[in-house]
Amino acid sequence: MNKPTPNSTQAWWKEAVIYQIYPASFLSTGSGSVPGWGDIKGVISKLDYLKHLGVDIVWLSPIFKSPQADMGYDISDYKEIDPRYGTLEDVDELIAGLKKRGMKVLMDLVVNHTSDHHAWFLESRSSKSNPKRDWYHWQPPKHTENGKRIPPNNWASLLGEANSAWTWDEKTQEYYLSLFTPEQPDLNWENPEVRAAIHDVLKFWLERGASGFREDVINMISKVPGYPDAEVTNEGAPFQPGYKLFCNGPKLHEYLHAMNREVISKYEAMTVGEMPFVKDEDEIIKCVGADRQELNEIFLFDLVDIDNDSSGFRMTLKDFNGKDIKDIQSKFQRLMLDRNGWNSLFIENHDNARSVTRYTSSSDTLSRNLGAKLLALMQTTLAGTLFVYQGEELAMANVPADWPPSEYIDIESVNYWNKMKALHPNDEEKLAYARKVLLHKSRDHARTPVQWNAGPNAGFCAEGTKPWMRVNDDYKEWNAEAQRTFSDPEDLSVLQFWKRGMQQRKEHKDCFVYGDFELLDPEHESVFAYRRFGGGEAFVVVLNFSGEEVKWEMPAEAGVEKWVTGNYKGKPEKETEGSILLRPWEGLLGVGKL
Ligand code: TEU
Repeated sequence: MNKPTPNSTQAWWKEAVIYQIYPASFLSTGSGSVPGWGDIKGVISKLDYLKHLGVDIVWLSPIFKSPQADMGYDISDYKEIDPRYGTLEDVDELIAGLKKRGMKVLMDLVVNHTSDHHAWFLESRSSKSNPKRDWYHWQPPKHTENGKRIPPNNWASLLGEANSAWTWDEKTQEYYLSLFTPEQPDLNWENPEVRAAIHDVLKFWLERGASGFREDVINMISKVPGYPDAEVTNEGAPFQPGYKLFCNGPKLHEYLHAMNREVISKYEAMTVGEMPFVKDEDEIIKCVGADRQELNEIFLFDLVDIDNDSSGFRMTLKDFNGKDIKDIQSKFQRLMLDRNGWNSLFIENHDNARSVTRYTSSSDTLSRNLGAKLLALMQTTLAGTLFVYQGEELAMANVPADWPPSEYIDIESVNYWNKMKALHPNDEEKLAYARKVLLHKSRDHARTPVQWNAGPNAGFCAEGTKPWMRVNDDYKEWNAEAQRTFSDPEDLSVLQFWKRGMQQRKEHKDCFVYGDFELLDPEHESVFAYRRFGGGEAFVVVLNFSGEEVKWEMPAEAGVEKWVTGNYKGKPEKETEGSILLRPWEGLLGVGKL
């Protein structure tokens, strides 16, 4: 009998399936102030779709008042809803609709920075003596030897590395820190008034019925004091990646613990903190250790940064293979089991390209179906809290290669393309490379409207209304209605495969959610295989992360009793020991011996 794992302390937020909604692209009923923009009533209209899929919790990307410089991740009022999404009353209706279905909502807490339109910042920037001056990071300029004004340090902006992370304010003759864009000034968490104001925002939404928060770049709220220059890792670049100095600073755990003790712990609520750049395992466990009273879980970036080059910038490219995916997944499965932490399982979100294109293949219908189901089989059988991003359950894919750069409208894509045009105005090879980076890495791929049916605008908004972002060209074939009504006694649509996978995960939660993890065949270049065991049962998962046939020697310790399902049509007819042939992108689930 396998020993129960340390993570067997059961909790609703561990077992839940959490579905991320990017409201702008989810569904537009026309009830918001901007035609062709998704709205809260659109989310309400799909609650039964989500319930039927097996979703327990909805994470709403920001719907607060915002000038939309960064699609709402630049908040100008934390307690008001932006009219393009609807009203506070719409949110109350949404929360009531979720509760009626036994579901919950997480709000997206963006508190490392506000919008430059926020009242706090308008006061802070009004004068150097304003009481809120110290609510943000203000610094005097430096000057070069010949007297030219330069920013306080060499940190690069995160949404456009050609730009400084500092923005000049002519009126008060100082710079303010804006790690992402000039429209997103960083809050100074060293100031206890800032911390108290954020605690008040937390309480406001918890009292309104939210069941917790996804916390945006929460590891950036504590920076290394003094704003020292970053190490020069990109010779010749005007600015350098500063994340080692503005992530996981000296007071992060103090701030996280205080939020937990003073607010979150007083409610039936969960927290998942987004933590780009963090790699140190001790630091990770400090954030999510069961005994730490800080965060329940965090989003780590190893998998979504798998194809970043060594520059530290995201809009770059690097090859990877199935073993790279395996190494990352198995590392964190073991870390959290061995050190009593907790994983968040995600391979897609609003900041990343579509997983079926990125980690498998969406080049043809068969590969796309197989690849999406392969990923679903992985995600529904690993330990941790499962997150699914809108459209992932439909195998929504990247936009096609023939979309011109002008169709990429996210601020990060625009800054990147402008940088490359400015640096290489007549270099067709460099500009072709830049288009390749957009095609593989742009956040826009995740922000095309959800494809509900084959009708006008894919059912996202009314016929004759122009969606705020172009609908992917493949919506007539790839949409929820087609996959809901798909019927084949020997096959499932991607949507049906995800639904079944979520059901199986819950039915066998002592194994899949809480069970132990044993990696099989660690060295194989494309096969990711593992045993999950707990609650008196064991399963074996075998994933061929390549588009090639693979003759795989099954390790004796796999202990497969019988294969129960796979991502190809029909029941898997394979040997349970010795050598088996894995077809391209083939995934298998077998009952294992204890
Ligand atoms: O993302 C922060 C983050 O690390 C990634 O978005 C990455 O830095 C960015 O995509 C540039 O490569 C969060 C939100 O998810 C993102 O949408 C916001 O743009 C960002 O913070 C600022 O709030």
